[in-house]
Amino acid sequence: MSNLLEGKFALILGIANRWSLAYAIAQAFSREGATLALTYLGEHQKEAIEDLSKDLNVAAILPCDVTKDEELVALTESLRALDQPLDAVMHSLAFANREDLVRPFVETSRGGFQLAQDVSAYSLVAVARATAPLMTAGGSLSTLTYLGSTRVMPNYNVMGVAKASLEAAMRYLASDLGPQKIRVNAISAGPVKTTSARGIKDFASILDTVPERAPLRRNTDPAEVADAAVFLASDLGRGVTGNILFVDAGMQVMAY
Ligand code: IMJ
Repeated sequence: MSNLLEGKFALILGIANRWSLAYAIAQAFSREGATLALTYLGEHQKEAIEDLSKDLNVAAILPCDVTKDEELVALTESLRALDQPLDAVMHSLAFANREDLVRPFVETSRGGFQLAQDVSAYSLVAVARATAPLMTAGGSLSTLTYLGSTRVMPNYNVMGVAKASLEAAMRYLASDLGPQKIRVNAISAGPVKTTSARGIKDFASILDTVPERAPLRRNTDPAEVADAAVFLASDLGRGVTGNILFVDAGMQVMAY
């Protein structure tokens, strides 16, 4: 594999630290020859991203809180100022209140539900609207999802509902943006030990059971998720839109 993204300009949202799937994706995009723009949330993440970007081919590091419309407008303007058409966007972010990932789903508050939907699902629509005008030669918008969108996973709760919404939004965006040659897809990754999984009750036991049951008899490697993202962003994925690509060692097919 090399140079699958040569000459392409890609925006990646959602790197928090070196364990982020978005960071594995940034590394793979860089390896394949892409130039990157990265976004961060808050000053704390800014330093972390600056550090991580040293080994990557990064043209811009930009602030972006996806819950703020004005920050998305500013993102569009900052990218426009770089004066190169955008080819790929990777949406790799989600958030729910921790309390909504530990107590029964039935206890979910209106505010907690809305927050999870806003950050984890509506943000794909907002990012699509902010970046589609920059993908003047067509492009690819990808997001990350999880099996908890269609099956009940212990504790995933409000995030499962947000991922269901995200996946549906992905399909509607694929329909809307297809005429502009912009493809929209999701990668459904198997469980990976990232900061988003840290402290989740029973996460360790989930990571222990996947290798016993998944067809490939192992867990998902972030680099495998990243290579699937490369495929979708590259011309190899040119016929694929509105799809969910499972990168989960096959776990999704199992009913036991
Ligand atoms: C998260 C919670 C419960 C079960 C889970 C997960 N499983 C997996 C995850 C089985 C794989 C990780 N995942 C796929 C997510 O989408 C996580 C989202 C998330 C995680 C946190 C933790 C810290 C916090 N808010 C969060 N919001 C979203 O405060």
